[in-house]
Amino acid sequence: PQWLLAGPIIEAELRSTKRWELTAEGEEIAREGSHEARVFRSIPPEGLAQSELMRLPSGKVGFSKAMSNKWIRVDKSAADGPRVFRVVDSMEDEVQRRLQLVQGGQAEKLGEKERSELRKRKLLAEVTLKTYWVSKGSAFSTSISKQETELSPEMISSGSWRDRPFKPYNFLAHGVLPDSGHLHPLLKVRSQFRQIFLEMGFTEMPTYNFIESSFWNFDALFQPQQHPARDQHDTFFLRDPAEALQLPMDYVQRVKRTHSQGGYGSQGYKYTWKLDEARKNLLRTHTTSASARALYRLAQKKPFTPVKYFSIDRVFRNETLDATHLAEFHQIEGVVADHGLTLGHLMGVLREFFTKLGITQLRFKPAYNPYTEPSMEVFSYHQGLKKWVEVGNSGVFRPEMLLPMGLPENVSVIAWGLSLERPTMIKYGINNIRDLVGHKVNLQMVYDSPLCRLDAEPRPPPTQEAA
Ligand code: FB9
Repeated sequence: PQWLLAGPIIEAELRSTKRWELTAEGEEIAREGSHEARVFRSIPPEGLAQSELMRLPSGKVGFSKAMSNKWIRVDKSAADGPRVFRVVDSMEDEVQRRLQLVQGGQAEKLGEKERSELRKRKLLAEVTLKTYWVSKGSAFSTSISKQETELSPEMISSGSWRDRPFKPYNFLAHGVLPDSGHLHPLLKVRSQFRQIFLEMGFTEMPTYNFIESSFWNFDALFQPQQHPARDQHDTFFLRDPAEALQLPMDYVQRVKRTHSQGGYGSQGYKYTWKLDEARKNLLRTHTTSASARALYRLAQKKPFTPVKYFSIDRVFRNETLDATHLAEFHQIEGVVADHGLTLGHLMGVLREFFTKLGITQLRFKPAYNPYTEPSMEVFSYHQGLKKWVEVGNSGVFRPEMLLPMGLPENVSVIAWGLSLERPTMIKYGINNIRDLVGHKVNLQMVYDSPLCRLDAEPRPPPTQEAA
């Protein structure tokens, strides 16, 4: 009981002693003899068919041991198949004798080698015996006086505190966990990605506008107006406000010409580009629209200065919902603009980025995006899942996107993107996106979700009783 252990009424000293104990099989051998001895005994002078001997309970184990003890031999050429014969007339069942020694409490009589051999045969085990040596404490008394845990004002005023026993202060006691706010796992992982980008010298792009014009979300990225992603099967268009009124018209004209006639060495798409289509408001389908805005602002600043931008925010896609897809997710995007950047630079920055995520084994697979050429899907070999996982997409922005903005000829821009939900699900061992996001999330998971370091091994999902 609590009060028994508190204060110096008794001293309880933990002592642990190690001792050797027979395992269940060891007990049985000490009683019945070792497998090899039983095999030996079961062989009559005229020998025993090996097949028959193997059927004996100790057959298999005993046979090999008796052979290695050179107690028996096998005549493979015997008429009706291999036959086992005794080699010696009698033998000493050392194993049984040693186990009985231990049973008799004389384990110290055995040498280290003999002991480890019996332990290897799982006949002997070393157990640690924990015992408490209890002795009288300085405050020992037979009368149990309840120890005070609080010093009250009247004790002080009456002075009665002087002769009352007080419970010693337990400085190691856990305080009551303050009921504090809890970061959703997604936000914990988001802050880790932010940390990685900031460490790599990236600046965060403003992404506060979920509503975007088709112009910045598609046209500025040289994505043609008849591209399948631009119909309402993939994109949420707005009824009110349906149209974006504010567009930089001189830049819009250059985008129009590039789409319809080409330019800057490109033949363009040769279709009639419509301003109304570009004005249509939508819920942004990617944060690459924010990258387009940032690169356009950058192009207005002369002379050009190299930049590294990142964004992490919500994007919306009218997709078929399944266990890993909702109509919205958080896109993570990195953008680097500088003179003469190549695909090699992109592979290099991707390696640096994913290494900080604890992902080192990367593979790049050619891919297609309307706004990057060349483009690559990025794959990493996932130890836990024992397979290659797609961890993102990337590419070099097309000149048809950058030059109409006013960026210098020899400036190229590399970029990549991934989701926030996928790494979070993998890190927290969550298989259904609805257990991470949405009204079905059990908040206990949020409260108990540990801070999980992205570059550390994934932790198994908390089991029910631990939750
Ligand atoms: O996140 C994705 N996978 C992923 C990422 C990290 C991760 O970490 C683990 C801890 C180890 C695990 C998985 N993907 C991108 C790959 C797939 O999940 C993919 O099926 C789903 N993708 C989303 C889009 O789905 C339609 C993830 C999302 C995605 C895809 C592409 C981009 C951004 C997000 C992009 C881009 C881009 C390309 C070029 C230039 C600029 C941006």
